[in-house]
Amino acid sequence: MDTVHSPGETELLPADIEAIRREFPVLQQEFYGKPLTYLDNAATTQKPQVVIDRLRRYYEQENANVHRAVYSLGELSSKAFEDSRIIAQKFLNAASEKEIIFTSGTTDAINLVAATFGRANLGPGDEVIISAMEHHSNIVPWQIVCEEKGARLKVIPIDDRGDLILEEYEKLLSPRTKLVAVVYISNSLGTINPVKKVIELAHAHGVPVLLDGAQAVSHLPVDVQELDCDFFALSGHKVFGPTGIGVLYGKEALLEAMPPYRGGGDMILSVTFEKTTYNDLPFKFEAGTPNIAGAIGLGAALDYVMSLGFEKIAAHERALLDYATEQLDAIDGLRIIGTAREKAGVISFVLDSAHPHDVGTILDHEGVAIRTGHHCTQPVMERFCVPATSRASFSIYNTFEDFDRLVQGIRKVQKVFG
Ligand code: C6P
Repeated sequence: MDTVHSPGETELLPADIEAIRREFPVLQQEFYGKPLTYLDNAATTQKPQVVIDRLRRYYEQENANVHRAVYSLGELSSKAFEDSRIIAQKFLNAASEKEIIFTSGTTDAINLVAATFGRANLGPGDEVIISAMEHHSNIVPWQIVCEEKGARLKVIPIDDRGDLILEEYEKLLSPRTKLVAVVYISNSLGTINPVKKVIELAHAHGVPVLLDGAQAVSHLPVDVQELDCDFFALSGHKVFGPTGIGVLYGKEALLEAMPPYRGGGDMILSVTFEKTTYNDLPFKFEAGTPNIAGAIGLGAALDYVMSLGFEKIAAHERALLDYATEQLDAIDGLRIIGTAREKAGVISFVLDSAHPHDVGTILDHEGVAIRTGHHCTQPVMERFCVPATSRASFSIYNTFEDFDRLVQGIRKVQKVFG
């Protein structure tokens, strides 16, 4: 099958994409004698050589615990760790590095807000608003704290395309609302939510907003001051960084007012058996030895993304999305789940003839890696009356040929299952 796409003005040329692909060692492999077509970027992104090299350099030349040692090696590691915080601050355009808390990922960041802000601010009859397209990690932490505090979860419904129904959202906002927590880009539908509008409406009621930015950070530029969000959660591994590291951004005044989450080393100023005083931001929320290598690797990854530039990333992914949607739409017996007005590089689909797990297994034998299942969004599956979907999610290094291979693989599945 010939690729019919021709690049537009701001788009990367095939030679640029080839050069980017060469920076990712994992992509150079073959499976079942076929080149790896990696289309599971919403689950995790691959790592460029600069990130791998940075981790290696840290362990070879800089490894020491942070914020504790007076010796030179400890100063090196502490500086590299804190430099990464400043890179994350720049990446998100946060007002201060005090607003950048290192966590183990998005899940950990949301749990932190639920366990601190949630516990401190929710009472019986209060409400937290989420949406019907949330990942489980932006549902369950709120359920836990709501149950503990006698508060309630309210859910913004979505329409058949997978767009938030904003009129219904407006009706949910009330004096009982204590927080709105919504996903920026849905991992199972690809919807890019109108988060600025969501935030404006919440703020008009004096309600803070948490954005689950797990899927957003590798696709579009995030400016937390421009968005005026109150909290923003991200995972390093979804933006070309290591696993086990993430960031919680929070407005300084809110973080100052929040009680600590976990107790331990580094989050204290002084400890006696009678009383402990807590460290300043951001350390108040970073108990214990942090994921030092992870944070430094994340810094390298964020620098890498910023050097590529979001304009190019977005233009390339837009072209891939249009091409892939057209190709998949043309397949009889295939239905795309999630056709929102604004979409990112995620396409979920179901086939009349085969269960997603069979689709995933056959595609694997073609060298094509996609995710199948509920994508940790069971309420989304229920909303669209499907048990599971197949999901192709893409990134800066994907090519039009990757989608040709996906389409060929799907045709093979249809042949096998009649
Ligand atoms: N989604 C996916 O395949 P963690 O696991 O903490 O890094 O990220 C959790 C998370 C939170 N919100 C959204 C919107 C997400 O997509 C994810 C992770 C992966 O879609 C793994 S389930």
